Order: sequence, then structure tokens, then C-alpha cells
Amino acid sequence: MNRKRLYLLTAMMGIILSLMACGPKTTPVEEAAPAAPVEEVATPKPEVVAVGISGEGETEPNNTFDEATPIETGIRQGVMGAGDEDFYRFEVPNGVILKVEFAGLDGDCFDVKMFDPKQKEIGEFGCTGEVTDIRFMNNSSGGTYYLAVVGPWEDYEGSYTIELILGMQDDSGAGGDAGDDFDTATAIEKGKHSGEIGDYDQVDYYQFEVPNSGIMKVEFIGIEGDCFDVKLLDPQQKKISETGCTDEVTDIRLMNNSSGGAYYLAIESPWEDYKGSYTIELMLEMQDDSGAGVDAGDDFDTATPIEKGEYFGQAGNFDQEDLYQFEAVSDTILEFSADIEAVLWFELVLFDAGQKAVTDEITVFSGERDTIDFTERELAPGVYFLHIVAEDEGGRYIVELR
Ligand SMILES: [Ca+2]
Ligand SMILES: [Ca+2]
Ligand SMILES: [Ca+2]
Ligand SMILES: [Ca+2]
Repeated sequence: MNRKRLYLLTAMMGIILSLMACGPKTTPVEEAAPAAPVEEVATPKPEVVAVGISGEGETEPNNTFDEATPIETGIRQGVMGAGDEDFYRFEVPNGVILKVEFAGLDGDCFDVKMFDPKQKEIGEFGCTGEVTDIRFMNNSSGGTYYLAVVGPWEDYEGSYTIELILGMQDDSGAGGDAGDDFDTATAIEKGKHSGEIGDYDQVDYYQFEVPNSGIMKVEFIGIEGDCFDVKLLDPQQKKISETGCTDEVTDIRLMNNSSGGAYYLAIESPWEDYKGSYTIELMLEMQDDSGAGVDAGDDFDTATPIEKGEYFGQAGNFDQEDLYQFEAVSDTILEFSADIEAVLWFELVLFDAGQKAVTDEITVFSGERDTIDFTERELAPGVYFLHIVAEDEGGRYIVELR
């Protein structure tokens, strides 16, 4: 019984379902009559999704940062379809010179935008048919950069090429960018060096060893660009000179017996978005006070011994003091001449063996001379010290003992 009822029920449901399925068939004419005009149904509105048209060098969709077509160096062609936007991304290594050349092929112009790795806009070229964008990278500004091409108005169509060129900086011939701070300063030796700064590369740091008793001479020449800010810094990283906006500077420093060490040169861009190249010539010589091949002593304990004769020496900058020690007799004459190129003056004081001053300060100006006559001053024979103090810039002098 139960089985029969179940069968009946199933059969009835089948009939109902088939009736429902055939339902519409029963009223075909009624449906068609009040329906909207056929044309309206037959013209579906196009989907407002910009799918874009892919050029040889792009992959659609590339309409957002996330979809950006990865590109490498070389030329590629892109196609701008109606409502299309084309994003590209490319890897830029540290220390390079990035060059992007954009050219519109068909049509009037395009809007071209550049973005940094944080997707921050760094350049916008509105309605342009041609763009050349060059950027210097420092040692940390590399990363993924983006380029976006947009039609100047809606439904604009056209095609374009993008050429990506990566050149290396070659600061001081090291094949990259010179350091951007003290820690990454590029070590250089004496000789000529050239470098470039600009854009992300706002500063180039160089470091070089200057020996004790050395004479450091730095010649800076700006080649391209209006001017540079050139700083010289001592081993404690303290600034010893700053030029401000200059295209040429020569800096000479004398070292005493302890002021040698690692010195720094920082070439800075005078303003943002600046580009320029420069050369540095580093010359390192040794002082040769009294022909000893080094700097004359800086205190009584290290005073350089001299005998009768004529001696050349230099003092100034970091070598403020030169001390000589000699044996005098009753008619000894000491003559001191300041070189004509000595910037201002030297000051002399004579001390006896007990390091007690036996003369006042004697100032000898540039190009002049003075003598200390032992007979005239009634100075007793014995050991004496000549203490020479240089005005800051200093220069050359001659000591004659007879
Ligand atoms: Ca550089
Ligand atoms: Ca640099
Ligand atoms: Ca000296
Ligand atoms: Ca000295």
C-alpha cells in the first residue's frame, strides 16, 4: 500500500513539474505583444570596464599599479584603447642613471606620469608627444619605479613607445655612486677623480688618508652645472671649510706631526633636482722643514735640531708651530724671512735651555725679514729654541743661522 501511494505521489509531482516547465509555451503571443520594442533590448550598453588594447610591449590589463606590465631596458610599443590606462613597472638599481624616453606615435599627445617605489608621483608630463626623463640614483634610491600612460581625453586612441635606458654612475672610476654619508664615503687616493650628482643623489662623500707632516691639496672644478657646495671635513668629521655655491676651489692644508688621518670631502648639490659633474684632484706631499723630510717639531720635546746654515720650512693651518733647537755662541746671528706668499705673518720667540723666553714676540710680515743678534742682545752661549707660530694660513719661511 505504502509503496503504491508513494508511486502515485511521485507521478503527480512529475506531471505538475512538467506542466510548470511547459507553462510559458501556452502564452507565447500574449508575452510578445506588450513587450518593449525589440531595438531597445537588442542594444545592450557596453560594459564600462577598460580592458585596453595590448601593444607589443605590454600585457593587458595593466590599468593599475598592481597590474603594471614589468619592463626591462630597451624599446617597447604600447597601444592606448578607448578608456584605457597603461601602467609599467621597472627595476632601477642603486647608483645608476635612469633615462626614460617616451614618444607618442599616433595622435596628439599623452599624459605621462612617473612614480617612485612608494608609488608617489615624481613627475608628470601633461599632453606630451615626447618626454626624456633622466634621474640620478644614489646608493639607496633604487627600487621598483612606475610609468603610467593615460590618454589626454576619454576614448582617446593612439600608440606610443617607451625606451628605458640604465647607465651606471662611475664616481672616481669605482663603477657606481660615491657614498652618501660618512659611513659609505668612497675611499680615494691622490690623483684625479670625476663624479656626478643630481636628483636622488644629492651628495658624494670621499675619504682619503693624509699622513702626519703631510701637505694636502684639494682642487675642485665643477664641469657641468652652475655650482656645487664643497665641504672639507677632518677625521673627527668636523667641518673645516665650506665653499657655498662654487665651481672652482683649491684648498691647501699643512699637517703637523699629529693632525694626519682620514679626511673627508663632501660635494653637495646646491638645490633639488640639480644635475652636475665635477673633477677633484687630490695632491699629497710631505713637509720638508729644514730638509728633514717631515714637519719641524710642535713642542720643546720634539724641537728639530739645526746647525749653522740656511733652512726652508713651512707652517700654517694644522701646523701652527715649528720649533727648532740649536747651539749658539756669543756672536750667533739668526735671520728669519717670511716668504712673499706667506699670507700674513709669523711670530717668533727665542727661548733658552730652561724654556724661558729671552725675546718678546717678533712679528715678521709676508716678504719681510728680521734678525736676532746674540752680541747685540748680550745673550750667553748655550742651547736655544726658536719658536715659530704661523698665522692661520701660514706659508713658507727661511731660517738662517750664522
Ligand atoms: Ca654621485
Ligand atoms: Ca652619492
Ligand atoms: Ca712645519
Ligand atoms: Ca710643526
